[in-house]
Amino acid sequence: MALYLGLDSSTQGLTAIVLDVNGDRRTIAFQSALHFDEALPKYGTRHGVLPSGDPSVAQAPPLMWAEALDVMLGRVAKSGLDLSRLAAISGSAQQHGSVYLAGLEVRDSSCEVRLSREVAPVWMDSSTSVECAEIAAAVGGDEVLAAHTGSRAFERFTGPQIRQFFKQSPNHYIATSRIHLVSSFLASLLIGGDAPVDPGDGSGMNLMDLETRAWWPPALDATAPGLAARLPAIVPSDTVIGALSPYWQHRHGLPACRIVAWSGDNPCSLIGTGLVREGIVAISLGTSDTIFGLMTEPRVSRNGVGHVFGSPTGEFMGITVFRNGSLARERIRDQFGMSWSDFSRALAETPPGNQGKTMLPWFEPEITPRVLVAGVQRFKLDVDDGPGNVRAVVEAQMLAMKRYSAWMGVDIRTIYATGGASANRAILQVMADVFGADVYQFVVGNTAALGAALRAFHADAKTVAWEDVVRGIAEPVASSLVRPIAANHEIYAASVRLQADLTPINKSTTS
Ligand code: ADP
Ligand code: XUL
Repeated sequence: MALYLGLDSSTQGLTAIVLDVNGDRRTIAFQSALHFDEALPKYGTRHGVLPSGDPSVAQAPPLMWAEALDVMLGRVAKSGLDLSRLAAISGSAQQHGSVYLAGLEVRDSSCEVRLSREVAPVWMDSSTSVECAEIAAAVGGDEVLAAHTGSRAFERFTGPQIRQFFKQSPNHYIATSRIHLVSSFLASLLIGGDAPVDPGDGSGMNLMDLETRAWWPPALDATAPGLAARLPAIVPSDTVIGALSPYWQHRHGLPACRIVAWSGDNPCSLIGTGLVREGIVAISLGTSDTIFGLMTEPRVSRNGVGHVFGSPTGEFMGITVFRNGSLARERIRDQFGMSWSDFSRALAETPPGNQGKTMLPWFEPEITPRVLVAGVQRFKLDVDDGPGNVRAVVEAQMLAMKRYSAWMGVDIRTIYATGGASANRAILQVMADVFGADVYQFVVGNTAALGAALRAFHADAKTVAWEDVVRGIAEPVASSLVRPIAANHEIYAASVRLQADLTPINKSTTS
């Protein structure tokens, strides 16, 4: 009988899930979420990101994440649970973002974070194309970089971001003693020391060799001088990296439980959706839309659209990421003054295929396909046509997800849907129809936080097989099945080709 705390520091907020493990039974004993913009308004973020005059720049204040952690641990402490049973804590965090430390001092009664850079670039940043090209050229091209690190150079990945910081602020770079990912930064606060990264999050940096799970020297050399000394160690995902520091024990009356290495939100969601075997994929409709699945071998994306990351199981995962996810759907919803119910109704009332009315929904620069300059394009679609725009944005997103996930080589028959928008069954019907696949929902909406809690359990118990860790909790709801409609699937098979024809028209698309 033990409790495990999973924390998820995502783009827009922080979620906590306490998992109660009693023999074969796993239940959620406590759950809480806070939204950065609302809970911590003094940091001035919007959707968790600082306003910026340059649409290619996306940054967040690391101290906001630290303060959110404090608030959330306070809530857990007051949850009424018997926290003497709290065996371990692990976490999940938005991937790629980097925190630049000049020092971290955690004593029994104080916690001092000294930043050498006030802000952290986050995954929505697309300002490093020059650095991507420089790094790729230095290692022998994007194919070589992808073969070693799992991905070609991507603007939001940590390596290109570090290089840009080194070029723009060399003195601040020199003053940086440690560059953390969001995950290892928050883990460092918990242990009161210098936390390592795990391969799941380390593989989102363009710096880690996927095979050896060690930093890849040619990538380090191509990125910034003296980088090896500034990066955390890489340890297996199931490593116990320390104990909860006395600072948190005193502050909130929490026990000296184990702290397990944190990981990225997508690797954690892989576990939280129970994908511990190859063959099924999950689609997360969070701030970003992502499609991912476990891979036993690192089959790197040949066309450079996707990534191979480390899986918390010690294997690999394939993933393709779309920036214009929930916030793009919200833009259309808000433009027409709709609620989510109105949005669902608009989907129900419009025909699949949208009578040929289509959209390329690049409200912000897009990751997949690579679109550096934002710009929404409408074809045969009136800008004032509310229901038509609702269907167009969702169809465009699902068609893009189908088209740009083909590289994973999975015959997709079943999809596990997760993330905030997976509550919306009208959106899931379009997903089912586009993929021609069965779609299932989960009881727990935040599968990243659940995955973190399950990872804490797995690392603490050590001998429990992954199938047994996730059984009975990281499973879809059988009755939630959304079946594909064959006639609609046929319409979309033609639309995938149509979208492929439309995409190159966009002049700002660079690949
Ligand atoms: P993240 O973990 O990336 O911060 P979440 O997975 O919590 O994000 O998803 C948040 C998003 O879910 C919101 O931005 C919102 O657009 C979307 N969302 C919530 N409810 C619905 C709904 N009923 N229909 C569509 N989208 C929804
Ligand atoms: C993954 C990615 C996003 C972030 C934020 O590569 O950029 O999914 O992890 O959720």
